[in-house]
Amino acid sequence: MNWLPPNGALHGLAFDHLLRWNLDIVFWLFVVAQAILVLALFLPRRASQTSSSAHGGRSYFFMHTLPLLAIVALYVWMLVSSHHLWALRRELSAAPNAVQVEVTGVQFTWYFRYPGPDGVYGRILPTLVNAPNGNPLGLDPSDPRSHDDIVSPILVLPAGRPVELTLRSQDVIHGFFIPGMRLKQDVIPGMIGHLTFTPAVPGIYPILCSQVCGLGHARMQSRLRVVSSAEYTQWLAARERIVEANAQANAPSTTP
Ligand SMILES: [Cu+2]
Repeated sequence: MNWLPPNGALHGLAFDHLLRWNLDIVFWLFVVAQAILVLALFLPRRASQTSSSAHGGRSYFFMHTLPLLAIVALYVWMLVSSHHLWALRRELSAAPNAVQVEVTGVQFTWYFRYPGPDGVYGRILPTLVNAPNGNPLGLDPSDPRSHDDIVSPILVLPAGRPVELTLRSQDVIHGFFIPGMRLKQDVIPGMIGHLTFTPAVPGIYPILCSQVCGLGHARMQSRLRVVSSAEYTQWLAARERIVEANAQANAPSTTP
Protein backbone atom coordinates (compact mmCIF):
# COMPACT_ATOMS: atom_id res chain seq x y z
CA MET A 1 0.00 0.00 0.00
CA ASN A 2 1.74 3.13 -1.19
CA TRP A 3 -0.13 5.53 1.14
CA LEU A 4 1.54 4.01 4.20
CA PRO A 5 4.98 5.24 5.33
CA PRO A 6 7.75 2.79 4.37
CA ASN A 7 7.88 -0.13 6.80
CA GLY A 8 11.15 -0.66 8.67
CA ALA A 9 10.20 -3.38 11.19
CA LEU A 10 10.35 -7.14 10.94
CA HIS A 11 6.69 -7.58 11.92
CA GLY A 12 5.51 -4.70 9.71
CA LEU A 13 4.80 -6.78 6.59
CA ALA A 14 2.29 -8.97 8.47
CA PHE A 15 0.53 -5.80 9.70
CA ASP A 16 0.39 -4.31 6.22
CA HIS A 17 -1.00 -7.56 4.78
CA LEU A 18 -3.65 -7.72 7.49
CA LEU A 19 -4.67 -4.11 6.88
CA ARG A 20 -4.89 -4.76 3.14
CA TRP A 21 -7.00 -7.90 3.72
CA ASN A 22 -9.34 -6.06 6.08
CA LEU A 23 -9.86 -3.16 3.68
CA ASP A 24 -10.36 -5.51 0.71
CA ILE A 25 -12.91 -7.63 2.59
CA VAL A 26 -14.88 -4.62 3.82
CA PHE A 27 -14.80 -3.08 0.32
CA TRP A 28 -16.10 -6.22 -1.43
CA LEU A 29 -18.76 -6.87 1.23
CA PHE A 30 -19.96 -3.30 0.67
CA VAL A 31 -20.06 -3.79 -3.12
CA VAL A 32 -21.96 -7.10 -2.81
CA ALA A 33 -24.44 -5.62 -0.33
CA GLN A 34 -25.16 -2.67 -2.66
CA ALA A 35 -25.49 -5.03 -5.64
CA ILE A 36 -28.05 -7.16 -3.77
CA LEU A 37 -30.03 -4.04 -2.84
CA VAL A 38 -30.10 -2.83 -6.47
CA LEU A 39 -31.01 -6.33 -7.74
CA ALA A 40 -33.83 -6.59 -5.22
CA LEU A 41 -35.35 -3.43 -6.69
CA PHE A 42 -35.60 -4.92 -10.16
CA LEU A 43 -36.31 -8.60 -9.47
CA PRO A 44 -40.00 -9.52 -9.77
CA ARG A 45 -41.68 -10.25 -6.43
CA ARG A 46 -42.58 -13.83 -5.74
CA ALA A 47 -46.34 -14.20 -6.20
CA SER A 48 -46.93 -16.24 -3.06
CA GLN A 49 -45.29 -18.64 -0.66
CA THR A 50 -46.94 -21.68 -2.25
CA SER A 51 -43.84 -23.83 -2.55
CA SER A 52 -43.35 -26.63 -0.08
CA SER A 53 -41.99 -25.65 3.34
CA ALA A 54 -39.01 -28.03 2.94
CA HIS A 55 -37.95 -26.29 -0.29
CA GLY A 56 -38.54 -22.87 1.30
CA GLY A 57 -36.43 -23.85 4.34
CA ARG A 58 -33.55 -25.00 2.17
CA SER A 59 -33.54 -21.84 0.05
CA TYR A 60 -33.69 -19.70 3.24
CA PHE A 61 -30.64 -21.57 4.53
CA PHE A 62 -28.65 -21.01 1.32
CA MET A 63 -29.82 -17.42 0.78
CA HIS A 64 -29.66 -16.12 4.36
CA THR A 65 -28.17 -18.37 7.03
CA LEU A 66 -25.14 -19.59 5.05
CA PRO A 67 -23.98 -16.11 3.87
CA LEU A 68 -24.51 -14.80 7.39
CA LEU A 69 -22.43 -17.62 8.90
CA ALA A 70 -19.72 -17.02 6.28
CA ILE A 71 -19.55 -13.32 7.17
CA VAL A 72 -19.44 -14.12 10.90
CA ALA A 73 -16.61 -16.61 10.29
CA LEU A 74 -14.74 -13.98 8.26
CA TYR A 75 -15.03 -11.38 11.03
CA VAL A 76 -13.99 -13.89 13.71
CA TRP A 77 -10.92 -14.73 11.61
CA MET A 78 -10.11 -11.02 11.21
CA LEU A 79 -10.48 -10.53 14.97
CA VAL A 80 -8.33 -13.53 15.93
CA SER A 81 -5.56 -12.81 13.43
CA SER A 82 -5.32 -9.11 14.33
CA HIS A 83 -5.39 -9.86 18.06
CA HIS A 84 -2.61 -12.39 17.56
CA LEU A 85 -0.41 -9.76 15.87
CA TRP A 86 -1.27 -7.21 18.56
CA ALA A 87 -0.42 -9.64 21.38
CA LEU A 88 2.93 -10.63 19.82
CA ARG A 89 4.17 -7.04 20.17
CA ARG A 90 3.24 -6.98 23.84
CA GLU A 91 4.76 -10.25 24.98
CA LEU A 92 6.60 -9.65 28.22
CA SER A 93 9.26 -12.24 27.49
CA ALA A 94 11.41 -10.60 24.85
CA ALA A 95 14.54 -12.34 23.53
CA PRO A 96 17.32 -12.53 26.16
CA ASN A 97 19.66 -10.37 24.06
CA ALA A 98 16.99 -7.70 23.52
CA VAL A 99 18.08 -4.06 23.66
CA GLN A 100 16.37 -2.49 26.68
CA VAL A 101 15.09 1.07 26.46
CA GLU A 102 12.69 2.90 28.73
CA VAL A 103 10.40 5.44 27.05
CA THR A 104 8.92 8.30 29.08
CA GLY A 105 6.23 10.61 27.77
CA VAL A 106 6.23 14.10 29.27
CA GLN A 107 4.29 17.16 28.12
CA PHE A 108 5.56 17.68 25.37
CA THR A 109 8.51 15.47 24.64
CA TRP A 110 9.74 11.89 24.66
CA TYR A 111 12.75 10.73 26.69
CA PHE A 112 14.63 7.47 26.10
CA ARG A 113 16.65 5.89 28.90
CA TYR A 114 19.28 3.19 28.36
CA PRO A 115 20.32 1.26 31.48
CA GLY A 116 24.06 1.67 30.79
CA PRO A 117 26.83 -0.93 31.22
CA ASP A 118 25.31 -2.37 34.44
CA GLY A 119 22.14 -3.30 32.49
CA VAL A 120 19.88 -2.01 35.28
CA TYR A 121 17.76 1.14 35.35
CA GLY A 122 18.57 3.31 38.34
CA ARG A 123 15.93 4.57 40.76
CA ILE A 124 13.90 7.59 39.72
CA LEU A 125 12.01 9.82 42.14
CA PRO A 126 9.22 12.19 41.04
CA THR A 127 10.47 14.80 43.53
CA LEU A 128 13.84 14.97 41.73
CA VAL A 129 12.35 15.69 38.29
CA ASN A 130 14.05 18.85 37.07
CA ALA A 131 14.35 19.22 33.30
CA PRO A 132 16.05 22.68 33.31
CA ASN A 133 18.80 21.23 35.53
CA GLY A 134 19.33 18.27 33.21
CA ASN A 135 17.40 15.66 35.20
CA PRO A 136 14.08 15.37 33.32
CA LEU A 137 13.34 11.86 34.62
CA GLY A 138 14.29 12.47 38.26
CA LEU A 139 17.27 10.08 38.40
CA ASP A 140 18.29 9.53 42.02
CA PRO A 141 22.04 10.26 42.41
CA SER A 142 22.12 8.31 45.69
CA ASP A 143 21.41 5.10 43.74
CA PRO A 144 24.67 3.84 42.18
CA ARG A 145 22.69 2.01 39.47
CA SER A 146 21.49 5.36 38.12
CA HIS A 147 25.03 6.75 37.60
CA ASP A 148 25.50 5.10 34.19
CA ASP A 149 21.95 5.56 32.90
CA ILE A 150 21.83 7.35 29.56
CA VAL A 151 18.92 9.70 28.90
CA SER A 152 18.47 10.72 25.27
CA PRO A 153 15.91 12.87 23.42
CA ILE A 154 16.11 10.52 20.42
CA LEU A 155 15.84 6.74 20.15
CA VAL A 156 18.81 5.01 18.54
CA LEU A 157 18.59 1.26 17.88
CA PRO A 158 20.68 -1.32 16.05
CA ALA A 159 19.10 -2.99 13.01
CA GLY A 160 18.31 -6.67 13.31
CA ARG A 161 18.28 -6.96 17.11
CA PRO A 162 15.11 -7.44 19.13
CA VAL A 163 14.16 -4.46 21.29
CA GLU A 164 12.12 -4.33 24.47
CA LEU A 165 10.61 -0.96 25.30
CA THR A 166 9.28 -0.14 28.76
CA LEU A 167 6.74 2.65 28.49
CA ARG A 168 5.73 5.16 31.13
CA SER A 169 4.24 8.62 31.43
CA GLN A 170 5.17 11.37 33.83
CA ASP A 171 1.96 13.38 33.60
CA VAL A 172 -0.99 12.61 31.30
CA ILE A 173 -1.94 9.93 28.76
CA HIS A 174 0.33 10.02 25.70
CA GLY A 175 0.32 7.82 22.62
CA PHE A 176 3.68 6.37 21.66
CA PHE A 177 3.54 6.06 17.89
CA ILE A 178 6.21 5.09 15.34
CA PRO A 179 4.34 4.78 12.03
CA GLY A 180 7.43 3.42 10.23
CA MET A 181 7.72 0.59 12.80
CA ARG A 182 3.96 -0.11 12.79
CA LEU A 183 3.93 0.49 16.56
CA LYS A 184 1.34 2.36 18.57
CA GLN A 185 0.73 2.10 22.29
CA ASP A 186 -0.82 4.50 24.77
CA VAL A 187 1.24 5.33 27.84
CA ILE A 188 -0.76 5.87 30.99
CA PRO A 189 0.48 7.54 34.18
CA GLY A 190 0.92 4.94 36.93
CA MET A 191 1.11 2.03 34.48
CA ILE A 192 4.16 0.39 32.94
CA GLY A 193 3.70 -0.69 29.31
CA HIS A 194 5.78 -3.07 27.20
CA LEU A 195 6.46 -3.33 23.49
CA THR A 196 8.79 -5.72 21.70
CA PHE A 197 9.85 -5.41 18.08
CA THR A 198 12.84 -5.77 15.79
CA PRO A 199 13.85 -2.80 13.64
CA ALA A 200 15.13 -4.17 10.34
CA VAL A 201 15.80 -1.34 7.90
CA PRO A 202 18.33 1.40 8.82
CA GLY A 203 16.97 4.92 8.52
CA ILE A 204 15.27 7.74 10.37
CA TYR A 205 11.65 7.28 11.50
CA PRO A 206 9.45 9.95 13.09
CA ILE A 207 8.12 9.25 16.60
CA LEU A 208 4.82 10.97 17.33
CA CYS A 209 2.28 11.30 20.11
CA SER A 210 -1.13 9.97 19.04
CA GLN A 211 -3.13 11.27 22.03
CA VAL A 212 -4.12 14.92 22.33
CA CYS A 213 -2.16 15.54 25.54
CA GLY A 214 -2.32 19.33 25.85
CA LEU A 215 -1.59 22.57 24.00
CA GLY A 216 1.87 21.46 22.85
CA HIS A 217 0.68 18.04 21.64
CA ALA A 218 1.40 18.79 17.97
CA ARG A 219 5.08 19.42 18.64
CA MET A 220 5.52 16.28 20.79
CA GLN A 221 7.78 14.59 18.29
CA SER A 222 11.05 12.75 18.33
CA ARG A 223 12.81 10.38 15.98
CA LEU A 224 14.10 6.86 15.83
CA ARG A 225 17.46 6.27 14.19
CA VAL A 226 18.00 2.66 13.14
CA VAL A 227 21.71 2.14 12.58
CA SER A 228 24.18 -0.69 12.08
CA SER A 229 25.38 -2.65 15.08
CA ALA A 230 28.83 -0.99 14.97
CA GLU A 231 27.33 2.50 14.74
CA TYR A 232 25.06 1.72 17.69
CA THR A 233 27.97 0.59 19.88
CA GLN A 234 29.83 3.77 18.91
CA TRP A 235 26.86 6.01 19.74
CA LEU A 236 26.29 4.25 23.07
CA ALA A 237 29.98 4.64 24.04
CA ALA A 238 29.91 8.35 23.13
CA ARG A 239 26.79 8.90 25.25
CA GLU A 240 28.37 6.92 28.10
CA ARG A 241 31.43 9.21 28.01
CA ILE A 242 29.14 12.28 28.30
CA VAL A 243 27.35 10.70 31.28
CA GLU A 244 30.71 9.98 32.97
CA ALA A 245 32.00 13.51 32.29
CA ASN A 246 28.81 15.01 33.72
CA ALA A 247 29.03 12.82 36.80
CA GLN A 248 32.61 13.94 37.41
CA ALA A 249 31.71 17.61 36.86
CA ASN A 250 28.85 17.35 39.34
CA ALA A 251 30.75 15.32 41.91
CA PRO A 252 32.44 18.24 43.80
CA SER A 253 29.19 20.15 44.13
CA THR A 254 27.30 17.20 45.59
CA THR A 255 30.02 16.34 48.13
CA PRO A 256 30.65 19.18 50.52
CU1 LIG B 1 1.66 13.50 24.20
